Amino acid sequence: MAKHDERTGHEWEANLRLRRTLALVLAGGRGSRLGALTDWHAKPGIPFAGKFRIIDFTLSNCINSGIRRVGVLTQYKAHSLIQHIQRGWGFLRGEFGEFIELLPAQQRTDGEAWYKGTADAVYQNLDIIRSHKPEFVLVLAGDHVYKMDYAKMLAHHMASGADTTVACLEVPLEEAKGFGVIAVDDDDSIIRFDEKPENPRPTPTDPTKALASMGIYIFNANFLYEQLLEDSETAGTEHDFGKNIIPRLVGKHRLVAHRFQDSCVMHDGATEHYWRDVGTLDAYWEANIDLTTITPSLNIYDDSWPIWTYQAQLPPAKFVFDNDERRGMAVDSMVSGGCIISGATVRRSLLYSNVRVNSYALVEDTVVLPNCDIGRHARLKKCIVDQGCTIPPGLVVGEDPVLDAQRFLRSDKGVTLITPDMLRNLGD
Ligand code: ADQ
Ligand code: ADP
Repeated sequence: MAKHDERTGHEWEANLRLRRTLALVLAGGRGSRLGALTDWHAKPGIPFAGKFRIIDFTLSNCINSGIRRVGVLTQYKAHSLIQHIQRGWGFLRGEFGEFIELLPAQQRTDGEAWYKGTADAVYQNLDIIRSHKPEFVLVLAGDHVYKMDYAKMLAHHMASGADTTVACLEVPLEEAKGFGVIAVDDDDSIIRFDEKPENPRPTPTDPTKALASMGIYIFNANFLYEQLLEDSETAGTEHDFGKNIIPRLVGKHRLVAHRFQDSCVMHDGATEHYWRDVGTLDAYWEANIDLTTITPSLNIYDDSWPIWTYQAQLPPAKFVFDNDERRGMAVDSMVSGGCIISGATVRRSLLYSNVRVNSYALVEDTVVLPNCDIGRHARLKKCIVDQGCTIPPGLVVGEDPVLDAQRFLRSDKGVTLITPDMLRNLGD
C-alpha cells in the first residue's frame, strides 16, 4: 500500500512538472543545405514520410510526453508552416490551459532587427513567455526527425538539480563539427562546450565518437530570463543558444548533459534510437527512402507514440490498368492519398499526396512531394521531385549525371532535386 501511494505521489509530481513546462519550438531557420527545397518553405514545414511535416515530430513528442503548452517561433518563409499548425494543431483546449501558440518574428523589443540568433528569438517574446508563468522552459528545434519522451529528460533535470540540461547523443567524430560538442565529468556535468569546432574532441571511451548537443535544452524559467537579459546587454554576441548562451554557462552554473538513450521511446520492448537532422538533400532522400524498406529505422506505425499532423481529406490511392492494358503498380513503396498510378511502374519510392504517374512512366528510388504530375514515358531515378512539379512527358533524369547537373541540382551522393522553377527554365 505504501509503495502504491509513493508511486502515485511521484506520478502526481511528474504531471505537475509537465503542466508547469512551456515548450518553445524554434522553427525559424531556413535550412539552406536543402537547396531549392527551402526556397519557398521553412525547413520545419517541409513534408516528410508521406503525410507529415518535419515539425510534426517535435510537436507530437510534446503532446505524447504530456507537455500541452507550446510556443512555435517562426521567422523565415513561415506561411505554409503557420497554415499547417493552424489547421492541424488546434485541437488543444485553451480553457484547460493547453495551447500551441504561434510566435512570429514581430520586433517586440526596441531593437531594429528581426530575430538574430535562436536566443534572440526567445528574448523577443519574453513578455509573452513570462505571461504563461512557466517553471521550466524546454527549448526545442523544429527541424529534426525523432521520437523522444521529454518527461524523462525533465525528471533528470529535476533530480540533478541543474540550472540547464542539454540533451546529447554520440555522433561519428567526422560529423561532429556540425554540432555543439560536449565534454562531461563522471556525473554528466558539462565541463566543456564547443560550438561547431574545427577539431572536435572524441569521447574518452570511444575515439571514433563525439558527444553532440541535440539543440534541446531545459532551463529553469527564471534562470533563462536572467541569461537572456544578460545576453541582450552583452556586446559582440550573436544571441544564439549554441554559440553564446550555453558556452557561457560552463563552469559557472550547474549545466548537465542528458543522454538521448535515456529518453528514447520503447516499442515492442526495444528502444527506438532514431534521430535525424534531415538537413541536406542526401539525408532527406535517405531518411524518406528508408521508410520504404522492409524494416525501416523509424517506426511510424507505432500507435503508442502517434505522430499527429494535419491531413487533407483525400480519396485513397488508386492503381489502374491503362487503355493499353499496362498495369499501374508500386512495389517497395509508400503511396499517399489522392495518388493515381496509371499504367506506370513505381519502385522503392515514396509518393506524397495527389501525385499522378501516367502511362509508361518509371519512377525508381525517388521521393515525390505533393501535387505532382509525372508525364507519360518519363523516367525518374534517385530524384527528389519538389511540390507542384509537372514532369513533361518523356523526361529522363538519373541516367546522365552531367546532363542532370546542368538542368537540375545534383547532390554529392547523386540525388537529383527537381523543382518547378528548374522545369520552367528547361523550356528556355
Ligand atoms: P544548428 O543546427 O546550426 O545548431 P540553428 O541554425 O541554430 O541550428 O537552428 C536551431 C533551430 O532553431 C532550428 O530548428 C532552426 O529552424 C531554428 N532557428 C534558427 N534561427 C532561428 C531564429 N532566428 N528564430 C527562430 N528559429 C530559429 C544547433 C546548436 C548546436 C547543436 C545543433 C543540433 O547550436 O549546438 O549541436 O543545433 O542540431
Ligand atoms: P494516362 O496518361 O496514364 O493514360 P489518364 O489521365 O488517361 O492517364 O488516366 C488513366 C486512368 O486514371 C483513368 O482511366 C482513370 O481510371 C484514372 N483517373 C484519372 N483521373 C481520375 C480521377 N479524377 N478520378 C478517378 N480516376 C481517375
